[in-house]
Amino acid sequence: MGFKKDFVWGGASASYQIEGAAAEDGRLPSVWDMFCKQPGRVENGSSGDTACDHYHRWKEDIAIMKELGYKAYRFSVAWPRVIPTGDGPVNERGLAFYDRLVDGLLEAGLTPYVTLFHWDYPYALFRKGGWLNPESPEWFARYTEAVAKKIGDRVKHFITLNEPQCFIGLGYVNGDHAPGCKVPIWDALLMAHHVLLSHGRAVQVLRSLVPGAKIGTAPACGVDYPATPDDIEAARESFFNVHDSPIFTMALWNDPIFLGQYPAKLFDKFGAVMPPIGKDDMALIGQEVDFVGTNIYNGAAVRRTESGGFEKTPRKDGYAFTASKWPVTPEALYWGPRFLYERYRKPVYITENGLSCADVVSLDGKVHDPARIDFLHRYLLCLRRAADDGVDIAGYFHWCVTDNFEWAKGYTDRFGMVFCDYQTQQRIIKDSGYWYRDVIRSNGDNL
Ligand code: IFM
Repeated sequence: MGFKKDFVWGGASASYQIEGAAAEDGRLPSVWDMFCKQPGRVENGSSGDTACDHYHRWKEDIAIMKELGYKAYRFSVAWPRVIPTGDGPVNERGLAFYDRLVDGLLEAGLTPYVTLFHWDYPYALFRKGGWLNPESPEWFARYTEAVAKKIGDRVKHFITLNEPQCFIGLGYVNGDHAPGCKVPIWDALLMAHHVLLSHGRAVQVLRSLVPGAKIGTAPACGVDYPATPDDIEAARESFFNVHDSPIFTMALWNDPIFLGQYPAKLFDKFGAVMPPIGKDDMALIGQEVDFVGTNIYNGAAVRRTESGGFEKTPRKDGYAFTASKWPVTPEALYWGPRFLYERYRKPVYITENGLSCADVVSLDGKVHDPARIDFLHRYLLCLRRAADDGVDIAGYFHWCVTDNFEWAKGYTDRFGMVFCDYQTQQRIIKDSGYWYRDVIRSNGDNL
């Protein structure tokens, strides 16, 4: 059976990680611009000030994607370019960039998939309380409106939020990411509620302004998969379980959207610190969306315990890891989509998947990345098996198109299929890029 005929093969990116041009055309700082200025926060003191200079080199980047046969490109819009103060006037010069980008993509035959928010929160809004402020869903709605009015005539696929676990969990709970705060759990849960309401408001705005819009989100998803065929239910329970650190719970971000309710266990465990929930809130959050987006990089094998619970199995010595020390677990791309589809009954997009490798330019001037090819080959075989077993898989976006600014890791991790020399801004397509081109050409039949 394999992948559907209209399967969407693409690559993904995010504004702050590639655009650069941090102070151009009216853009004001995001929380990440400010975070990068603090000594010791980002490796090597790096920032996204220039990154891959995509803001100026987008034509070249589109040409590369076209050469590699991508069908679609998932990119994010920078809120601080569009409404630099977050809730003030719309900045037409900032919006014009995305206007040009969308036209360029369509001319090249690539379908744009737009993420509204991928972590570059306007700093001015942070100073007003950010996601803690009950006004924050309205701020997001207004920003969504500006984007939809500008490009909604040509863009039909929208992803509201990327990995809320990270921008709340890493940004406000453990403080490793911008804005680098450590708030108490009740504040983190209140932010989560406002983030979900923001999603709901964005869906309303998109439905009213973009006829035919297809909308979803893209939470992070560490997949718990069965250690043995007898452990399928144990893995499923673990996958949808509410963790002790609730913000990192995948179901916290998906259940309200797809099932219209928070996981019951959240109230069992954290009822005392849950925010008040307005009578219409869950209907707003849980209104119809079109697909499940999920960013899957890895997972863990889970087994049933003797007491009837579940536990993660230890990894054996010598287990395979990527350059950023993430485990290589192809099974995640079978069981993740399958469990999500069985629970939420919507087409699934892999909105991110990939790995960092210690890529270098070889003496022959090329970038050979066999580890990336092997990783992707294994993962995509599992994804195809999920499709064979009846999971409705709509598309796959490799993270990332080019190497980029990897948040607190600066430029020390390379996730791209296209090498970026940050000194010269030269791009070099890695071996994996050409390999992916052949996968796309055969719609995955050559795997
Ligand atoms: O670079 C990030 C991206 O911004 C969000 N998902 C994971 C990627 C790799 O860490």
